[in-house]
Amino acid sequence: MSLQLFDLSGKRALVTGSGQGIGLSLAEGLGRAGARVVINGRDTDKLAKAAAQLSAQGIVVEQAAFDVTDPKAVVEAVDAIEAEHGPIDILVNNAGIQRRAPLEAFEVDTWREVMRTNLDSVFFVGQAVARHMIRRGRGKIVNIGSLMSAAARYSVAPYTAAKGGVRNLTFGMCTDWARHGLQINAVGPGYFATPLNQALVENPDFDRWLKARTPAGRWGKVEELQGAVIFLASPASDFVNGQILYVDGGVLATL
Ligand code: GCO
Ligand code: CA
Repeated sequence: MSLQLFDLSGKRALVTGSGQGIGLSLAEGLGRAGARVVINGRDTDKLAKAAAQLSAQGIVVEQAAFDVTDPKAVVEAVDAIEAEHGPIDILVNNAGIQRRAPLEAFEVDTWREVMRTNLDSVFFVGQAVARHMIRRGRGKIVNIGSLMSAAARYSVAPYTAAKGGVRNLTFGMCTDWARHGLQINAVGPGYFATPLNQALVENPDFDRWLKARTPAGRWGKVEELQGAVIFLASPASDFVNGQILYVDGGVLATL
């Protein structure tokens, strides 16, 4: 039965930045596909609430509160998950922030915060988890890029630079780690109504621009990202490597 290709039963998935928004929705999607999910964030209250929401749906969930921008904390946390819970079969590098300002006015510290959270973390967590996956000769890594991995929009140049880095780091992870039996791909979300974009959703001018610029003529719903991540986290994608799959309602296909 070909649906079994998408079955994640018996697998453990770590999703970074999964206390809310896209990350929490992806944890839910992976859980409903059969995976045990390890949710991550820095805010333990937010994590506890997210865990309750997931286990209420019968999803087996573990919590791992650590700062994805701190390489030491990342290695300690990943090694602890592997030791206390078991192998991490799937890693979704989702943690990210958005900071908007014209580039000429962008603060250096804010630039560093964007690069640390959106790009450095993908390297830190990816490397810590891949070391275990390489030892086992198997593993799935899905990096969450963005529409901005391919093009910029006014006032988000640093985010665009970071997400461009996530796209190319995905290529690099594939080149170095596919030989060990790992598959590393990325998903590039377009515009979704999430907490990160609340200011945009509530801005009537932006809302009008977005609907005109998107062939589907609407915002994405976060659950509409689940299918692409389940596919790239499952046996259905065992020979897919180093790809970025845009989930953007057609934005990149049109001028
Ligand atoms: C913006 C938005 C975008 C997208 C994000 C999703 O300010 O233009 O935050 O950057 O929502 O790229 O991947
Ligand atoms: Ca708190």
